[in-house]
Amino acid sequence: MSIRHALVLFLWPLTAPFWAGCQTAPTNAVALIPQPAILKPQPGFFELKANTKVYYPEGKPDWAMAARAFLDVAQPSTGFSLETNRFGKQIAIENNAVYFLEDDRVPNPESYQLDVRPQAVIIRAKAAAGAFYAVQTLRQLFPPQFNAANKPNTPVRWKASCCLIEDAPRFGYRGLMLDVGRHFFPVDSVKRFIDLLAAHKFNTFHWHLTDDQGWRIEIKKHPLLNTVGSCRKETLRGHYSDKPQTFDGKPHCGYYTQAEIKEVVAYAQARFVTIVPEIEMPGHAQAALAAYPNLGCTGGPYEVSTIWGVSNNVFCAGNDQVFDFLDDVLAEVCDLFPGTYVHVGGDECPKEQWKQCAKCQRRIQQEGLKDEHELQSYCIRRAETMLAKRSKKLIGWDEILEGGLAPNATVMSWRGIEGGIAAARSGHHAIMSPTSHCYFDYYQSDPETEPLTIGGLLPLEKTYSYEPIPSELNEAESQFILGVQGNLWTEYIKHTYYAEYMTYPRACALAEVAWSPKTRRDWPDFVGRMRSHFRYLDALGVHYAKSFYDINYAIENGQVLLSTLDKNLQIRYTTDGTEPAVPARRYNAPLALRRSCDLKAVACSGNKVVGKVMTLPFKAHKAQGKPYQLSHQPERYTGASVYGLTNGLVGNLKRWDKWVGIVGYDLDPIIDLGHSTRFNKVSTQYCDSRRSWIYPPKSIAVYTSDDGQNYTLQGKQNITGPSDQGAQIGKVEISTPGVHARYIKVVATTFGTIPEGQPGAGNGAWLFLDEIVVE
Ligand code: TNX
Repeated sequence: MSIRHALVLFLWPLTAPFWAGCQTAPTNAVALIPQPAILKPQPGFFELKANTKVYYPEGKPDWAMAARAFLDVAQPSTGFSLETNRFGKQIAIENNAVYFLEDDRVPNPESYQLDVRPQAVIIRAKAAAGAFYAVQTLRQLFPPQFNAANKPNTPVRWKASCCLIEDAPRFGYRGLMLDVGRHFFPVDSVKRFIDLLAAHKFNTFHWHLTDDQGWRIEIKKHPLLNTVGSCRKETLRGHYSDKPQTFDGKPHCGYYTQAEIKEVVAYAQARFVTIVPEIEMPGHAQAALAAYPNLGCTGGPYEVSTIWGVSNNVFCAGNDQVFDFLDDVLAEVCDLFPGTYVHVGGDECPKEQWKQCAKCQRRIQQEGLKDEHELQSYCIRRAETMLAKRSKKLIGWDEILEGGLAPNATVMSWRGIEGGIAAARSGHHAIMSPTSHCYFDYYQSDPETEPLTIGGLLPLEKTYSYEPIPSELNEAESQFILGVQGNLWTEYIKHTYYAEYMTYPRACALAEVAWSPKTRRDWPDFVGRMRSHFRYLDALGVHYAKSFYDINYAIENGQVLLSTLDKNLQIRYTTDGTEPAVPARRYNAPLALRRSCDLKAVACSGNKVVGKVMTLPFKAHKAQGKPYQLSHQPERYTGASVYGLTNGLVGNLKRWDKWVGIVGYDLDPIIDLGHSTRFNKVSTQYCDSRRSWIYPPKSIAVYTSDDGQNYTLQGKQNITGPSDQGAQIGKVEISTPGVHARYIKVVATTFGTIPEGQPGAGNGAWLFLDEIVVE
């Protein structure tokens, strides 16, 4: 049977489809990421065959690109060389074909309608971008192998579930950033990064091209940027805070030639991705200074940085040569990248050298600037002028707000959401990218079982929970929030496979934040769809993190509760130190552990272990699981449960979340053991890490009582510090030989204010304690 429908039969939004009322076959469960605005599963399948035809509009190169995107996915896996046909104004719909139809009734250029029927697939969009997104949806409707780079070993029927989709992005700016400054990623890796982000309906690739540790874009007028600036002699090993610091002794070099940049730009264009290049200024400029030392305040010599963190060597804002240089650089950058935006960094620019520099001070005077912050604004304003004359717009990190925003700047809010709020309130566009939800360089699961990262903790669920429109903004102000971006900083990410591990699946969660209507966001539902989506990522060969299969724990009433995101999995566990797997004991109720042990648990699907083994060192003692009262409750650092100081989990330096932390107050738990109990010692530990603003308590005292009224001092230890070393743990033990008591009160006295000259000087010191062990 052939179905013939004139184009005009369909209205936007859709009227009832032709099959309405005849739904006999069961509808298909369709799992898509990001979730479309409207999805109506329908009975049946469309089957792609070797003789299926593809139709797209004639004389429209961008529509040909959207169709090509489909063919490029289909060809390697199916082996079909599908016949393509271009058509003029009108076309009749026939069987066994995929149609790309231009339709002005589709509301916005990135929206689309996808109608998968047993007879044909019909894609309608106002613009080719929308058609491209329809393809990204369609490829998820076929079996996962459809997306693989090779033909499957066993024959597959290429059936796509019938459905009717009307879809539109929530935000116009949907970005992912890759930092190639800290580690260089070859052109193929960059293309792959773009390919995967486009598959998740992101439309912007923010390419962080320059930093202290490497200049990665060829600038013809200033060739030393490439010969000198793109090469560092060696790289820090391990974590930045490790003491002593050691280096790998191996040069790390690389930059993209302008020919390669053009190739990547074209590659991105074919995926409807705009590239936002970033050239850092006035800070994060040490690699440029290594090439041209005259551009710094001190004149150097400088080397391309071999360590991470923030360098004091920044562009000299008082030197006109710097602005000539930046103008040259931006001229070449603007020529290479067709997009509207150029990112000029603007973040983390220490002002120390400017304060000492006669030229910078003269500039402040001549320009009537108030201080060095205004001098930074001056730099950004000049950059904006350089961009404006080339019809480009400026984006900068939220520090560009300090000292006054450049007139038409867009702010990328990273140190929280405040930058975005301030920008929107002052009528400037903002892109939300807060560390709390968007920093894919942070750990996504237990640091103890993950490869090294910069720190932090950003699990999948946290990214998914992100709401880009700050509640502080009213309707009109909200219009200034262009969208969201995830950032992959690569200090600790040396390889493409590890970059993918850090990006996925968190980018899937962010894709939904960026694309799907707010009302369609649903975490449990997303978890269910991720299960299928992992098969899709498998087919694409994505080296994603497996934290989805992690075991999560909680302590309630002294018992250990285990869970997995995917409720279809089973949990197996051991307490004898052996590795859990099938047939280890199956978890089905909270565990009351009586003895200290390493609780090990793992997620299994059927007979297969699918997750990582979680090891929870559990400390059994007389106060474990007992409640206590505090004069002041901790808010952020609660030690992973209500009674974090007595939950049996001892804090360590890898994870802040096991500690109980407070600022400005003493920690003074009164533990109720429930009845008079005999014990011989009370011990605890504190954290000492000046860099993180965590200081030892001045003293720790232990009191006991039988009635909860009258307390006897059992011992007190004064603590000197902080230590000069890096982060460490201090232990305190108060012996209480043969003491009987029901109540134990521990008082850890806060250090007070952070002294001058220390990181965070003038702020309250944090006090971190864990665990209070009674034996
Ligand atoms: C802060 S985010 C930076 C980067 C680091 C990143 C590490 C931003 C504008 N600056 O230079 O790579 O933290 O998470």
